[in-house]
Amino acid sequence: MNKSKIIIVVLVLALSAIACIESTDLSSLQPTVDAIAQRVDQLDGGAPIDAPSEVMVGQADVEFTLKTGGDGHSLVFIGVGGDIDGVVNPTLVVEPGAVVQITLINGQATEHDLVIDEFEVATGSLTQIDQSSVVSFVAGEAGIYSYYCNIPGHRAAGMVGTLQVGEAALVNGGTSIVKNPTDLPGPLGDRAPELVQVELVGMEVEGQLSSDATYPYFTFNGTVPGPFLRAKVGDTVEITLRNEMTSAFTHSIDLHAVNGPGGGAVYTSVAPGETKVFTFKALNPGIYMYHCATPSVPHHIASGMYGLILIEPEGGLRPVDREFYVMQGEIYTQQDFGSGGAMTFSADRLADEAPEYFAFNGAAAALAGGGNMLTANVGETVRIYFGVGGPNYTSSFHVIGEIFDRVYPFGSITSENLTDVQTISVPPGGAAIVEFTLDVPGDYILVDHALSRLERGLVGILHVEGEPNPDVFREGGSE
Ligand SMILES: [Cu+2]
Repeated sequence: MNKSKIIIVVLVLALSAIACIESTDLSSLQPTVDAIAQRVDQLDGGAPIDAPSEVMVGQADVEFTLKTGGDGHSLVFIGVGGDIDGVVNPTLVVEPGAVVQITLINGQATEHDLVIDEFEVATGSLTQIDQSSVVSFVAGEAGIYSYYCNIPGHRAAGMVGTLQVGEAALVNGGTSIVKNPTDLPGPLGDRAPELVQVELVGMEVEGQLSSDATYPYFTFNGTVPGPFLRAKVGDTVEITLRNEMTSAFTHSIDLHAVNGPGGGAVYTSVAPGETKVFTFKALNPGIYMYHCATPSVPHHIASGMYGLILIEPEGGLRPVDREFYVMQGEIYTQQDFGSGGAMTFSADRLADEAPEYFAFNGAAAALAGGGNMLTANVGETVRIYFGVGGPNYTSSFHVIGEIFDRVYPFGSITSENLTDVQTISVPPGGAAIVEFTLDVPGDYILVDHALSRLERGLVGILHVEGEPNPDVFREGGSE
């Protein structure tokens, strides 16, 4: 991502946040990745990429220079000049039918090359430092393609980027994996203990990470987080875990609500196509995380395999008007935040705990627009079940413009509540419940108050409708 893009992303989010706090004009609030992407597209779309004064190979419509680099820990291509200057594994955007010229410069005294299979592009191998090679080709059909280094092991080490041909190809490339925050079962009521049967399915899907990027997600039942599970203390819970035949990985489940080794993972390791069942008795009320526990566990969690299970206490929780289900996670992509195209998972960035994206409910700005905003009315009491899938970052969960009237810290329902809290700390593998009554209409922004993460996709909106309440909040002086 170049500097101008970073500035735009920061500005859009910052201005939106300020607009929310200071203005009642809700239409001005659009801190969605769509809006950001649009601005970025406006910037990039018409901007000519350094036209060559002399075309060396054919008559190129567009020209890119890439230099090989890396530090032994990882290997990459780095953009040279134009919009991609300094960008690691930049996404190369061209029009269908364009004559594209790529110059590859070897930045290392190690053997490298660059190939694009679909267009039969191959630079030939470069073995010496500063050696270069120029290739040109006609970009064919619109779509998403990969350029990569064909020397064994180098693609896996990080030498891969996206060639995007055409505009439309990216937008609907993946399916939505976002869990709607209102999609959770209602209170169980006052009933005797029962057998609760749950069916979960391990599904690997190329999902929409932002408006112009996809990511290879691992999910329970196709969404991030997975289904909100609800049982009552004393219930017997039977978990059936099936792994889709089309999966590439084995999966399993560890529920923190379980008393028993692995939280169920020891009985549920399912290879593609397999199904396994285990049963546990819900002994402790609380709000608990569940997650896949198949190695590399942080890879499976970071890719989306987590959710919450509520074990209601005797008599249930106190009634509220609305309940929401929100979980925070990190996503570790090989490509920088804001790159378009098909993102790939980075084991190096995961090991370094250096995510490119942070997300509520699976995708960048997923709860900040579209059909997935939280909505409520003035006078209503809302409850948010908030969990952190992580796998690594503790959340300082805060709702801008609201105070939590009641908090169940660490997911403990049986302890005394905390009252009148601004921000709660929720560790990875943990959860909490917050409740508050809405006094004033407007938009309230859900954030992790470690606010750098806001600029990496971690933002949601609670939209509240109703009559103004000048007694509590108004513009101007006291009289
Ligand atoms: Cu898994």
